Amino acid sequence: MPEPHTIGFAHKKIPAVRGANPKQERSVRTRLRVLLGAAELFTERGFRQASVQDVADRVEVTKGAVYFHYPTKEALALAIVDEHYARWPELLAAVTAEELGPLDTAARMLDRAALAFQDDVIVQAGARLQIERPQIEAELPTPYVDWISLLESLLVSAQEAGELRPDVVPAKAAHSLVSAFFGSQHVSDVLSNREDVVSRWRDMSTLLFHSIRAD
Ligand code: LUB
Repeated sequence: MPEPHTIGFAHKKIPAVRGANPKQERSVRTRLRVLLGAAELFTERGFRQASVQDVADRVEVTKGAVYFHYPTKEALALAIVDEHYARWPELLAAVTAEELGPLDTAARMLDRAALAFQDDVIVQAGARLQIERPQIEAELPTPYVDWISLLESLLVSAQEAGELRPDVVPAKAAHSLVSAFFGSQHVSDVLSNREDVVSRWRDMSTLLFHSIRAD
């Protein structure tokens, strides 16, 4: 049984609050509302142009309530980026359960990622914060490398299964797929606020996977 494909950022999963009492549950809900409110503002305005007061106003809590959960604006940004990456192991588990071949698993993962970029404000905010990482004094995770690693692993399996053209190098193809995806979703964000992010990625995906798939 081949090793199940893992994705590096699995360790970033947010722990569930087990057996929380009502006070704890309210606190967890407020923490999530603050995270989502900050993600909306960072996506709309960028890290620098959104203040902690803006987050408090958006969520209708006090500034102190925001600081109770996140001591700095940088801590908010880090939490959003971590939650962005925590999405992908969940996605991988769901796609793996479809029991597709490795090349189709890679294609489906990226297709579902495009849907997440269309619909999930945490994913959208994580991408914007990673672009603005030079302005953020926090140790944000290195971007792209875990997706490259996952896709390389899937493409090696696809090569072993005879699903790839013989001249395709998995490591190079994985890097190209991530670069193409990032560029496709970024252009869609800038030109259409990601309204066409799924269709644009599907156009790109058709071209790219057709070019690497064995006849
Ligand atoms: C992905 C972004 C935006 C890579 O993995 C990452 O770091 C990513 C945020 O930096 O797209 C393409 C799947």
